Amino acid sequence: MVSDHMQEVIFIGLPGPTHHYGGLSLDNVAATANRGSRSSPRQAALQVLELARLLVSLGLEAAILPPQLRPQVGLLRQHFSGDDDKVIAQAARLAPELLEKASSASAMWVANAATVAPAVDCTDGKLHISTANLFTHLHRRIEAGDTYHALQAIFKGTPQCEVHPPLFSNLHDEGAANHMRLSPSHSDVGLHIFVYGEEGRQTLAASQAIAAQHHLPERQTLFLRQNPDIIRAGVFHNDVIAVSNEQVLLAHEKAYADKEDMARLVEAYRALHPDVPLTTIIITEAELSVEEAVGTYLFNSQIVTKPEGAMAMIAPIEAGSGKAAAVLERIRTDMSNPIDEIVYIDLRQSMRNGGGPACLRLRVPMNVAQLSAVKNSVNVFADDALLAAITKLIETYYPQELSPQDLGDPVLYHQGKAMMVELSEVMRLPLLP
Ligand code: SUG
Repeated sequence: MVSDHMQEVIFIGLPGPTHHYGGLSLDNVAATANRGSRSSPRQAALQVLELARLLVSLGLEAAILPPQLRPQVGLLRQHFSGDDDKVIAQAARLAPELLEKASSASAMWVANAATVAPAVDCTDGKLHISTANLFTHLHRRIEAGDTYHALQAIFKGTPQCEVHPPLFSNLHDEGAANHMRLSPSHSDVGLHIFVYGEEGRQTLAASQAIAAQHHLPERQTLFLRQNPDIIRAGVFHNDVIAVSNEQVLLAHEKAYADKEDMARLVEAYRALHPDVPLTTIIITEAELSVEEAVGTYLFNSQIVTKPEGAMAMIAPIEAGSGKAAAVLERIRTDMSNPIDEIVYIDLRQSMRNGGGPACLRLRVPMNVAQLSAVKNSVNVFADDALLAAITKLIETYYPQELSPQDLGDPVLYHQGKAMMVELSEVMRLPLLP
């Protein structure tokens, strides 16, 4: 059932200049382990630009989502007063943990920015984008307002597109990191898999609210409960244990709570597309344990469709040795799936905070009219000129090294502000307060 041609645009989140290791997510093994160590904001941002470059070199449409200004003085102002410098200085002295939260560059993990449903799937014929509220962690919750404004600005002139505000706070929602869309091709009607875990960061009620506001027909949705045991083992989002692209699903056998869940998924897909089988690649505990999956982030790879039709898997270099590499090599050489290339990428700066290749991307399938509207209204697409301009800003404004104790430095804040002014001009996006 192909309608309009859909082009998937992969938005990549750019880390901001305050990228640091605050150990702010206790459920996130890497972030907790690296707490307090020195980061390199400059390297973090350059590594992410390499990811955008790689996507472009594979023939894909990549775009950039800007960082947010940190520290978020608005959060600190709830407790301190005076001008910005004074507020930050007081927070550094009296509430350093709050300053760390206010300074997180976590908006880079744009898989958590929103959940997306392309027009081809929705009964109202619109592209729906629902901003995530990220409610369970304060340093992430403060992203939602600016993310909503940024998405509104990018899609302002886009025909048949609705950007929704974050859900109410008691509906915990972490966006596309807990969502997968399966379809024979990006242009076909898709099955939306919503993964929730009340013990974790996503409630079923939130997932259902998103599906409803996206006008998804019931037969195109499936709600799966994440296995609570793996949430406790550090799988804080579905995208740490499963990844999909078009008709390919790669998942760990322990991903979901009920043994029947995978069969339910296959059946829901078969009911929607009886003639085009789903390709499932299920990894057993013996092949790669959940602990090894969390340690290597193998499932946090991006699987993408190259223009000629075969798929590539962009994997973190942490998955490039031992059992994880053997699993990936098995997938690559197995002719029963379309993946014929594994590309390893160094995203160590982000990985040390628990963010791999899939955490850093938000997929937005658009039709031709929508794509050209975004191209005409803002400068977000990762062409050579934009990447060169951003590289220059990174080299000018991003510190080479940063430790959590440096966050009170007013120079860091003012450099960040100056960078945001220039970046918003380059990207033709409004400057957010
Ligand atoms: O929410 N890390 C992020 C990582 C997000 C990964 N996203 C996906 N799986 N899609 C998180 O836990 C750590 C920040 C710190 O500790 O300073 C952090 O927020």
